[in-house]
Amino acid sequence: MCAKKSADPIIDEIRTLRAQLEQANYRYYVEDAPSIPDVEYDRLLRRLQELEAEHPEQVTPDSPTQRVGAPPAEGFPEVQHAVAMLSLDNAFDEQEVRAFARRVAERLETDEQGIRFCCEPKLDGLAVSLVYENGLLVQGATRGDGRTGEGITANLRTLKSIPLKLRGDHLPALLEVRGEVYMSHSGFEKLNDEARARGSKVFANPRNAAAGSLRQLDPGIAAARPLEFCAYQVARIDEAWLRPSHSALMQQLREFGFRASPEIDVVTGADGLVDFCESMGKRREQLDYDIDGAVLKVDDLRAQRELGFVSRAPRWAMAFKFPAQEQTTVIRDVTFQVGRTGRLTPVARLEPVQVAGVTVSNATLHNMDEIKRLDARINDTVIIRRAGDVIPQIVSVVLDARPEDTRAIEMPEQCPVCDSRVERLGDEVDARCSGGLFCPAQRKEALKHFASRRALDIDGLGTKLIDALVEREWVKTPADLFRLEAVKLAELPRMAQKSADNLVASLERSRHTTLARFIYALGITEVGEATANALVLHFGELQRIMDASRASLEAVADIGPIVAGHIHNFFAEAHNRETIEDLIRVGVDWEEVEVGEREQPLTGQTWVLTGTLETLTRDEAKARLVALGAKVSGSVSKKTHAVVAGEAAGSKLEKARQLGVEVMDEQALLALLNQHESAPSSENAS
Ligand code: 9MJ
Repeated sequence: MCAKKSADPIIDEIRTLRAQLEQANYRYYVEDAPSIPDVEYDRLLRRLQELEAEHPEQVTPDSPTQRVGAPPAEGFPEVQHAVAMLSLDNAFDEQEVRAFARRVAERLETDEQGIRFCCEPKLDGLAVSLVYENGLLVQGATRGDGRTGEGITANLRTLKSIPLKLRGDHLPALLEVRGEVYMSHSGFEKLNDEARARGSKVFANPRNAAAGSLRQLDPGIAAARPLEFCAYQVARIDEAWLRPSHSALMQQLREFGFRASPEIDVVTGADGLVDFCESMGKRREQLDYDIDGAVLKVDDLRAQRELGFVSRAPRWAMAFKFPAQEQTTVIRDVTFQVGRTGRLTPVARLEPVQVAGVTVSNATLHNMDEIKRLDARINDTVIIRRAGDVIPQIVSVVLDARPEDTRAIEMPEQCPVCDSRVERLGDEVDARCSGGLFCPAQRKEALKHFASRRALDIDGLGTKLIDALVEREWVKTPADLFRLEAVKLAELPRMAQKSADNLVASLERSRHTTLARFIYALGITEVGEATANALVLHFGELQRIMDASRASLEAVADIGPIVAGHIHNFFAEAHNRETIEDLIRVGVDWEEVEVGEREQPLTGQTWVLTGTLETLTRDEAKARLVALGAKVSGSVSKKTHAVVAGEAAGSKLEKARQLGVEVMDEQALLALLNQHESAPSSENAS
């Protein structure tokens, strides 16, 4: 990190600042191990910006201030790849993986068991090439057709995990690195949450979000997106820098300042390959990014050269693909589902098809903008994708297969459930049924939410039962639930007297709740558990929340103007106030909470739960932590206070260790919860 001395103290300061900022970037974005606090980083960057503004002749293209440049005037230029960006042959099962090892052994005339392979996760993003001359990034390009790509240097320069200047004193005159640009799950969710809060379009998956971001001409857009780069190949390097193996080159790339996958492993023989593919398949769910398989490469570079290429793919590498998560099928019809807040979601009714072992017959189309983006019509052939346990998505329409008899998908003018008018407010993406709780669909969804585990937790009141109660008009509002009598309930088909008695008993138990659960149960748009807790901690009592102005709502930690608006509008509606009064009338109550900003024992701390806990469910652990003032997050960062690691904890645990975040097991968590939950300071005043 040492900066060379010059005669001019300003130049010295500029050099030192750049070195400090580069080191901080490297530690944060490549090593996941931040070295300085954010405020310190901001201070250094501001100081460098000031000095560069005063001395513009000192600005260099590799300065950390120069990541976001001007958009190219005439679109992206064509870039010829000096070495073709080849695709990889695929293997879909163990036999094909073993056949790959056998072919390699035959060509090399060696014993299969002795061959070393470098195995890597197969990232599902966009392949790019980066060219460095004398250590400086001079060109970044997409893969394109493998021979010609698009020059997207300005966009790639904005990724902080891509070094603008290689690390080290002795550098190759030429280096071409290839790797994948992708978006992490946590980055993707945050981006979509922000888009939703603004009422703008959401991305269907992290890959689309990454691709969409790199396609923008204005590099300011890519700079604002959580894109990451992981290196996986050296395409060109000076002879003197060549290493004997691919894995040694990967290590060299790390030393130059690139991120290479921490999952990389060198194995021997076909058994090693098969074990790696299996273990990667198991670890897949725990990674914070999408992978669609494993890439298996002969490690020895001399052997790679000897093996050479067949047509478009190297003989020394193979992509093992996890079972297909994508399939083609046909949209037979589109229906509109009405959600809790009246939002109409178009759902494609598909010709049933098997995707990764599950029959898929529906896929969400999100909203009308998404339909327009996909250019989807009824009777179109589409590619659908099922990843993990998420709802199947439509990836694209196969336009070449479009038949003559397609029909446009149109938003109905009336709610398909209650016939009320459908409205689309201003430039909001979503269309909504204007029927409110008059609409049985909204009523059903609102009641399901009200009864759900994290809300009033009414045991035994499932989806089917709620549907039956609403259809018979026995229940119109949440308060009606508490007026149900066991004798009447027992009249329902398949409802034994004992189940009816149990339901009434659990309703009786749920009547006594907490204020935070009650507020969450009301189903105010964008008010989740965390916001409900924050409101209670801030205001203490319901009446103060109901009467709060927008400005005072915005003063609550983590509540912005949009959520403040939703809360304010909700309590401004007379019928919502009546619902609340009615609930209180039928005996729903909670203990009073101490008013004000009294600190809870874990206030200000962010916790992460990972792996399987033995005695607690994740929801229970979360609820108990939140009740003590903690925030519970899905991803580990340097701001995480502690990570609770259960059985089979994966990448989050690893990340916590890398970042030096405290890790505790379930026993330690239970001890801490018990200690605080029984302490007088955490008791509610009554
Ligand atoms: C991905 N997609 O993660 C390669 N890849 O190597 C890895 N792709 C590759 N390696 C040579 N890890 C051509 C493509």
